[in-house]
Amino acid sequence: MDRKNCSFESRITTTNHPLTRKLFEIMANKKTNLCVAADVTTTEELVSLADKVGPHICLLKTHIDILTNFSQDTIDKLRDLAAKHNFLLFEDRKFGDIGSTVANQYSGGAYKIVEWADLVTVHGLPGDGVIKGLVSAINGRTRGCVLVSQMSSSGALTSEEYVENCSKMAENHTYFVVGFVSQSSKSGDPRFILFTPGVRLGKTGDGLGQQYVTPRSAILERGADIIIVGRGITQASDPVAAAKEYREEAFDAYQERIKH
Ligand code: S5P
Repeated sequence: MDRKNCSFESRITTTNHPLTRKLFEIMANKKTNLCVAADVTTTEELVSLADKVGPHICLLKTHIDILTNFSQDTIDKLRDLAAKHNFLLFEDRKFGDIGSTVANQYSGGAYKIVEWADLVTVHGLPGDGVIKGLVSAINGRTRGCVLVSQMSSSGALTSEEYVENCSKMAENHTYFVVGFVSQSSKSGDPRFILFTPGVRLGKTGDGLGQQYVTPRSAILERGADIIIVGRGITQASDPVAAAKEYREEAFDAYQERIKH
């Protein structure tokens, strides 16, 4: 069973991870494989964006530490909107330290990420202690992580060997890892979801190293399951219309892929 030829529905039973299953269900039922990167700097903008694009997304990705006015109210509102529109919360913290430190960063500090984020991003660089550390902070909650195995930025140091080693790490920790943030994947393992950022229509870069491909290219050529789109939506003159456009392009491309 090759991941790239399988429908999201048919992949539900390939995994025991409750959040991977939930995400496949949301994607299949809502007919969307769009994740919006909500890189805005105030709670008001974040909440307003989440409410507007909510009907079109399976996941809302945050960088909670770029908000200038974060409070518990931010989280209460995000969780309400996630329930209202049926999407998951994905904090792009890119944990990358020893297990003991990431456990504290995950559960403590100002953001208490473990209390509200269904999924978080993690670098495999420290070795699997980073995963064990995060898991030690979960305390019975249903949580998961996405391993950043390859970055979209030019000159990224994520070699082929690094990507391979991240795959092995994921296979050893399937109870926590739901998939990879990557630009491509050789893995056909249907349990793992491939999330691809660096997606934008009409632009190839941002002048600061980001490199873009189109939704069709991400899904059909690179094998993405979910596209992550930030400024293509947040900086559009009409973010809702843009979200609809990315959603349709991405879901059409996925449907085309599973036909073959
Ligand atoms: O390799 C990566 C990994 C990530 S998670 N490249 C990325 O761009 N990202 C994130 O995706 C990045 O932190 C940002 O939140 C989003 C891309 O934003 P955009 O505005 O360039 O679409």
